[in-house]
Order: sequence, then structure tokens, then C-alpha cells
Amino acid sequence: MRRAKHSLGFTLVELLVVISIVIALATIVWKANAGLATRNALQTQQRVFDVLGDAVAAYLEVYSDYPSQPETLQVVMDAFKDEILLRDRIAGDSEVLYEMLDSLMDSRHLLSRLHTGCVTDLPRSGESNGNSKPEIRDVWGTVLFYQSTTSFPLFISAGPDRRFDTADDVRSK
Ligand SMILES: [Ca+2]
Repeated sequence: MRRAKHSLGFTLVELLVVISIVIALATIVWKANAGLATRNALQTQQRVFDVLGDAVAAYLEVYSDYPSQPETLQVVMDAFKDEILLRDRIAGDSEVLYEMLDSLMDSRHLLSRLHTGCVTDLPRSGESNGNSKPEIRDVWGTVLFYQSTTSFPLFISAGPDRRFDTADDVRSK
């Protein structure tokens, strides 16, 4: 009787140790996978920036200017430069960028290299999509922020947390 009790106690301790080890290993594997997924996503996002950079460069070569933002939008941006939420409100401007790049054959060709998930609301051939225009999104699904400046334009992704102006934002180089 005593022996059976002792054996049961030993098994419970063993069980707890095994559970602890399994939890620790699972945590390590999970963290490693999460880190790998984030690194892969960041690499994919940099490739998206590279493609967009090439498309903008092709545009620059033909028009001697960068694809611009609508003048009214630029005025709003200048006025509210410091507003953190501004980028969330105006990020939809990537559809203007897409439209301008899509208007030039060389740039359009480059845009076709973008990961399909990074361009949304693309009308199917021969099908009207109403007022909806294609938008360029980052690999996490948030519309990209595009800032046309006098130097090379800047692209900003809101990053994994999908919010702008936080530490994980990703900028084009
Ligand atoms: Ca962010």
C-alpha cells in the first residue's frame, strides 16, 4: 500500500517535470518560429520597397519627376505634420501612387512583380470595380504610406502591429 503511494508521488513529480520541459521547449520553438516569420516578413517587405523604388525610378526617367501626391493632400500633410494619426488617415493615397505608376508601361511591368497580396482591389480584366482603385499594402495588410519629397520618395509600412509611428514601422531605404 505504502509502496503504491510512493510510486504515485514519484510519477506526479516526474509528470510535472516532463510538463515543464515540454512547455519550455514549446516556448522556445514558438519564439524561434515567430522570430523567423517576422524576419521573413521584413525581407518580403524590403523586396516590396525595392520593386516600388524601381517602379518610381522608371517613372522618374520618363517624366523627370516623382509620382506626386495631390496638391491638396500635400497641404494637409504640411499643416498636420506632427499629428500621429495623420498617416492612418492619408495612407489611402497609395492608390494615387499605384495609378500613376500603372500609367507607365515600364513601371506597370515592375508593379506586376509585387506580391499579389500587396495590391488590393485590383479589378479583374474587363470588369469594372466601381470607384474602388488598387491600393498598395504592406505584407501585414496595411496600406503603405507614400511620401513624395524633393529627394527620393519614402515608403513607410506600419509594420507587424499595423499602426503608424510605433517602433516596428518599416521604412524604405
Ligand atoms: Ca507600427
